[in-house]
Amino acid sequence: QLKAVIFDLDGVITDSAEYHYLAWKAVADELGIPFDRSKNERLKGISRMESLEIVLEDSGLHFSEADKAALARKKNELYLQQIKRITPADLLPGIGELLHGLRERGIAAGLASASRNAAYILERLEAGSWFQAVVDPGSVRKGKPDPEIFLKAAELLGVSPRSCVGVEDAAAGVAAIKAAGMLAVGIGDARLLGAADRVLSSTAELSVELLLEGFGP
Ligand code: B16
Ligand code: MG
Repeated sequence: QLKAVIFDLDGVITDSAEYHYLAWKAVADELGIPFDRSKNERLKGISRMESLEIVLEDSGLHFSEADKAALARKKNELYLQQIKRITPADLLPGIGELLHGLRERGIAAGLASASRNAAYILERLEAGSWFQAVVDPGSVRKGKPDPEIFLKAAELLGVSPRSCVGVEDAAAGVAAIKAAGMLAVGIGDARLLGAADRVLSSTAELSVELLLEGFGP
């Protein structure tokens, strides 16, 4: 039986994945490091500092820890400039209706975002009250693709992982959901999210009925 749906934030609840891309792109451009959307795919769901390592990996440049911290701070400042403009109208298509439908059926909603800005984004979206559990990524030891953050969300909701569906736009996130023993719905390109039980091209295709399908009659 489906008891909870655990959502990723960036790229699922709102399109902040695009803002992450633009902010990293600006940092990479300033350093003269090639960075494109295909490389950006690898940053999705990955923490800020791990993302920076991926951005710098083939640059041949070497930075001290203090320099890296400054680059990560710069990226976050650029990102914050973008996300402060988020309004409730920036919920991705179908998400408001889905959260509504879940509540009506007594199915819980949880948030498993790697972002330290997740609480702020939920506030901007005025969507915080729809989630019965929001995992603090600072409390998680291992990031996606480790299942820890999804398991933590299930634990906070008091439900078994087997009664959960996870929704993700990143390959690392889908891997985390599967490793947690949950059903996975991927949002995006099926070639990148093939490990999911179901891949949808857009959040607009999500519905309570579709999420219930994986749990049989
Ligand atoms: P921050 P999600 C993840 O959020 C993003 O996908 C990833 O690109 C980002 O680096 C990470 O959050 C950390 O974000 O710099 O805001 O702490 O997709 O897990 O909701
Ligand atoms: Mg995401």
